[in-house]
Amino acid sequence: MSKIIGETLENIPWQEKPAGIHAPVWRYNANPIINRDAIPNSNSVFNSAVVAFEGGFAGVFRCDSKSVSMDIFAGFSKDGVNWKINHEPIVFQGNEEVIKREYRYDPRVCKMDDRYYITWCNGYHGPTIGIAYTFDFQTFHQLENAFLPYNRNGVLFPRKIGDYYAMLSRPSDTGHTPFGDIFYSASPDLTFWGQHRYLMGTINGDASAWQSKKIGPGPTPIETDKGWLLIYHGVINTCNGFVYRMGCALLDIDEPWKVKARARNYILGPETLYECVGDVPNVTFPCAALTDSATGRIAIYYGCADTVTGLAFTTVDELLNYMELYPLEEV
Ligand code: BMA
Repeated sequence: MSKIIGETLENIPWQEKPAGIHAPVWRYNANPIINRDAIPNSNSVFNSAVVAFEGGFAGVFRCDSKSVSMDIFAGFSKDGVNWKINHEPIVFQGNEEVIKREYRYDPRVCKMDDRYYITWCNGYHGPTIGIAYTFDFQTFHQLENAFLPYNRNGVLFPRKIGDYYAMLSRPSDTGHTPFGDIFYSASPDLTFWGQHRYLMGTINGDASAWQSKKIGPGPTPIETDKGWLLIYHGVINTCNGFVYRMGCALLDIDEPWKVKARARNYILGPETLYECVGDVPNVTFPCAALTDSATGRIAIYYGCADTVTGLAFTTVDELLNYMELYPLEEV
């Protein structure tokens, strides 16, 4: 038995694993939990992030509008399943040059100390990583962009590593990047980022082909007694385009750029109609995980086919056992 280090969350959304499922992750039986038309002007609501908030839940949602402009919106829920999303995007306070909006997408939310940090793919003459914080999901303070363009998938650790804030990210290009490895960066103040370390990359060849094209970090890493549990996305290029699946890895607790274990098999991939059919078919894209340290339960929120939002369940033991059962020899 392994342990999640962190807060308990008695009201974590949860369903038991149905009999006959051999995968370590199983879907909520009433998926998708958020439909494409969840707010009046949305074309799609997908790669989005949630956290426990004031006895219920809050989140930041990627809603593409009916003119297909990408932006991020705050939302609230009592049970983590039924969501009320604001009809207007988040308005940021901060330095005028930094808060200018080009586009915003794929948010992550990370509770650290007394506040909630939001990171997202932020257009600033190319995609980079935007960072902001809020105490209440009403007022949002934007900080400096973490990196120069081009970068996507900025994911903060929920506490400092040594003396520094820490972030995983995925350097990219201007388009639908045909490459991508995960890097680790450190910062004394969430403004200046350095000490960049290579964490892990694609697996070329036969050993784990589902992650042969590019990979990127997903939810905030989960602290466990065995190390940081990382859920990430991996992509293969097929004759029908990219297919996005989820994988998991275990990182060293004190030096998280060192990968201790990684599963050869994906843990969830596009199988259902709402994952296989949509604006971009065959995409499962995890951006958040709620955890309950009392039970080891994990609830994963993921975008489906770039159109709707799904919920899936696992436990810390399921994922750690799966890495032992199907290990990638060369992490
Ligand atoms: C990535 C990002 C994601 C998207 C995925 C699949 O490059 O743009 O937002 O879900 O492609 O289209």
